[in-house]
Amino acid sequence: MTEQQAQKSIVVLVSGNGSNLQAIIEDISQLKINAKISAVIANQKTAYGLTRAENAGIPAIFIDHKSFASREEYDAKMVQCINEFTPDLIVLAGFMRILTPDFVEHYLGRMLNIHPSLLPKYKGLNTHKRAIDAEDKEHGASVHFVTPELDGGPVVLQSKVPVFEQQDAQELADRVQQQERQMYPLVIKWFCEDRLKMINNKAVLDNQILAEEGYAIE
Ligand code: NHR
Ligand code: GAR
Repeated sequence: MTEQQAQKSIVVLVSGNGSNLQAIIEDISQLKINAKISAVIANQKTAYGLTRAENAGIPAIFIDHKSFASREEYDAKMVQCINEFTPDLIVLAGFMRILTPDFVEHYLGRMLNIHPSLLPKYKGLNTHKRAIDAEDKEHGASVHFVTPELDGGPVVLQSKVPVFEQQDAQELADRVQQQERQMYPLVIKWFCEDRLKMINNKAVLDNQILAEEGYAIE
């Protein structure tokens, strides 16, 4: 690090287990990332990510999408709640609700997602099964900026894993998730050091426009 950055505030959105959240919590507590998770918000009451947040002393908030009449109303409530924490960055970590264009525009260039495929392949759901069914030889995960186009925002980083014969979707998912827990904290660190930006719908790292598949680790 060349200069001292102000500490960034992060709000993390989860729907489930929260293993990516845990990896971020750990890198922050080890001072690898200069940031504070100001809140964790879930749309599922039983999301284990909420328990992980509580255990780390982070405000854990449940907002039930089922108690809103429309996606627009749910997202408006989310914006109101999130903004109380004045975040610099929104992190989707296994968040399973599609977000409205208004929500996305509000945080454009300040919201990241991790998606379990080598984008642009397999946008949407059931990615591991789709990779196996297509007999792909490799699969993986992508971190991207969130834009209104679902899983279509610029990719920052990808990580690949081999697909073995006879491997089932759960085994493949476990292997991909192991990679996710390494790569997501790294990208968040870049953002928090002001090295990573989205400019004109492109991911830019250290003033270099990244390729379609994101940064290539040699
Ligand atoms: N919203 C926008 N506008 N753009 C993106 O790139 C988004 C997004 C919201 C979530 C995560 C994404 C993923 O990584 C994400 C990216 C949920 C669905 C989905 O179909 C699809 C993609 C992603 C997350 N959700 C169903 C829905 O009707 C609900 C499914 C469920 O509850 O199990 O919202 O894969
Ligand atoms: C991760 O594999 C993430 O890529 C995926 O869900 C898992 C969440 O794990 N995300 C999506 O499928 C988004 N639609 P976690 O809750 O343990 O971080």
